Amino acid sequence: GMALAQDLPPLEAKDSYKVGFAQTESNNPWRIAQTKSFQDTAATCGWELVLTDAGGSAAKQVADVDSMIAQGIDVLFLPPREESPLIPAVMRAKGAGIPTFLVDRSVDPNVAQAGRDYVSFLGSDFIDQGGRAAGWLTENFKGDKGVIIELEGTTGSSPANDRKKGFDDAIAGDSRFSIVASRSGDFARDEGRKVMETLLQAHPDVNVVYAHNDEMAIGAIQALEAAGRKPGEDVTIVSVDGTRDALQAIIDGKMGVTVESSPFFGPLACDTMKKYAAGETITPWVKVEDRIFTKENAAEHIGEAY
Ligand code: GYE
Repeated sequence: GMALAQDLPPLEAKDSYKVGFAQTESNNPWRIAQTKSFQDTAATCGWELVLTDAGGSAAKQVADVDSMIAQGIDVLFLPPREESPLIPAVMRAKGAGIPTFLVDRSVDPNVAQAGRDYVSFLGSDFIDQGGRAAGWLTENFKGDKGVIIELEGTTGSSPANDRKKGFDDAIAGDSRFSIVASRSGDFARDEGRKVMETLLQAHPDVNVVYAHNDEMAIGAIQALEAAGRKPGEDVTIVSVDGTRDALQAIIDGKMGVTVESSPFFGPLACDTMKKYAAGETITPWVKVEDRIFTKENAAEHIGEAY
């Protein structure tokens, strides 16, 4: 029969919790800042933190969650690296009576659902982020023909799927623009650089790059500069995250915009977990509100960036 919301495992109020955080990888400043946020929160929220790093492998992340279940964690915070492969791990945590909160990435909603299989998704609206990146571009692009290369995030991840949808749908409504290539750079700087290098040879007329995260945008800037191009002058760069390097690139005039996607989930995780333990209803999606960084405010925010 259909499982009901009250089938979700309860969380008793305690002074100290064994909290699992199964990180996806640590090869970029965003993930490192997120891990640090959980570590910092552990001290103030009464957590004994069990931390793993899947090293960029969904299979390893599944195994990490299984080992946390075996260690008897009270609650699980999980950023599922990809939308489908982590579902069995979510289901096993539920079966073991462990309330699970997805953080920053989600799973396929046709298979696993918030309020039924896990408590809630804590994170940004990625479709909106892509739409806002496109909105900035359509408002600020000076030329009459925009030839776009899109660098996608990790294939099968919710931010890659949704940042693509939000951007592509918005751009489809403006006849000045065409997306001539769209390929994954796995959310990584060096992969973004390599993919950009290849795509640049096939599409030398590119004058816009939309990267699904700042690390790939920085990689693209490196590839463009190596090819003698002038990012910020002859190529407009739009991106998502708000890292320190991206804000510096905006200040330096090389990047146009980055839509914020905050990695600082620790305090929100602490707060949401306490409410759940107190029996409060948690909405299926605890939405994180994002700002937008441009040359108007990058200098003002770089001090708090990571
Ligand atoms: O944008 C990217 C990271 O899932 C929202 O993952 C997160 C994304 C973030 O690798 O930089």
